[in-house]
Amino acid sequence: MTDRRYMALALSMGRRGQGVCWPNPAVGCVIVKDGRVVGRGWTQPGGRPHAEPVALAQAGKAAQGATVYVTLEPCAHHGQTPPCAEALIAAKVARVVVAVQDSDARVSGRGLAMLRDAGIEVTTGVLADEAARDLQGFFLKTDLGRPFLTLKLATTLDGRIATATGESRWITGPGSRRAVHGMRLRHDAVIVGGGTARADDPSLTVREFGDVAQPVRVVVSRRLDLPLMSVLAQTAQDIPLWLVHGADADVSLQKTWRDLGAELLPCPLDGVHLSAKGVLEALGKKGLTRVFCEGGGALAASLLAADMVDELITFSAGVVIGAEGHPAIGAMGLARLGEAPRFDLVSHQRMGQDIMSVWHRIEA
Ligand code: AOF
Ligand code: ZN
Repeated sequence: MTDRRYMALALSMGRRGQGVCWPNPAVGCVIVKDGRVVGRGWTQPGGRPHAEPVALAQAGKAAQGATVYVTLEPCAHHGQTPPCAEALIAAKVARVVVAVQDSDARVSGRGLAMLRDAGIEVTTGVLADEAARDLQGFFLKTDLGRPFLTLKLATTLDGRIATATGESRWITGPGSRRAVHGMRLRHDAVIVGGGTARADDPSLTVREFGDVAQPVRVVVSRRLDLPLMSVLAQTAQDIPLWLVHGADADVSLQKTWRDLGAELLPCPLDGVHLSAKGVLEALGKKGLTRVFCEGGGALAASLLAADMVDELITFSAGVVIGAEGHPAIGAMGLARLGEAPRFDLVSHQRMGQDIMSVWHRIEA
């Protein structure tokens, strides 16, 4: 029980790095000596230092003979920093409790072996499911080359996101909107389709949370036909803006966007649209581990149809628009119910006058 309690604390430490430490996993570490927490650490912005050296520095001499709780297997490789397993051995800790094994080929099992060879007691698998979920973006990137994808939908009771004339401000209430900003912070990037970028002129930045590191802003636009006078274009020098586009996008437009400060990521087509898998793989190649999609309907539909939505977060407001309104999800080309992506309900809660629910993808 105690192991689980301290690991839960390590998991909450790890979450502090989510959204800022990509391409590295957001790991958490807690050091406990004689029933007291003597060190806490998490992976730092940009991915280094790793969680363990931060916690060890805090613990100082108290690390000797202590128990270390770490959400991911300590690394064994000489990367840009020396191996964390070596640092733990040098600090003479007595026991290391690990939630999940690292899937990075340079580490995978070797970190645990180094610790055991040095005579340290090693326990694995404590709160493994929770850790695997928190670190899933890193595992997906390492194993499949794509990031974890959260899709957020803020809709009317009948699943619409705007009236026929395009009016959409505001369907959900201020509590929901603040929650969305908090979620943006937990992700490495926010992504929208070109239609939404044209219709809403969004900034895709995190406000209301003070001076925070902004997630990368990604817009998917096959032809790069986005307004040059938009907020996105005008802020591209200050906050990263990546445009995922088709190889057939106009070359002079490509140059214009580059000159504005955007980074261009070419992506293969799947029919007339950019391939959903291609979009996510382009982002995985750039090192992103967690991506937050905020629509619109076409991008949401293509990600869902490709079965690439790992987490679905819906906010529904007590308003009804009817069939003339824009649907949150565009056409998915499904013929049978059996082909539809399905989700498990994880939680639901009241958010002012709205209902927020969280759903996880069910593996096909
Ligand atoms: C840890 N603790 O907090 C993290 C780890 O490029 P480097 O040298 O920073 O190494 C990156 C790899 O280290 C990454 O792929 C993953 O295997 C591991 N991340 N390991 O012991 C940490 N973030
Ligand atoms: Zn490390």
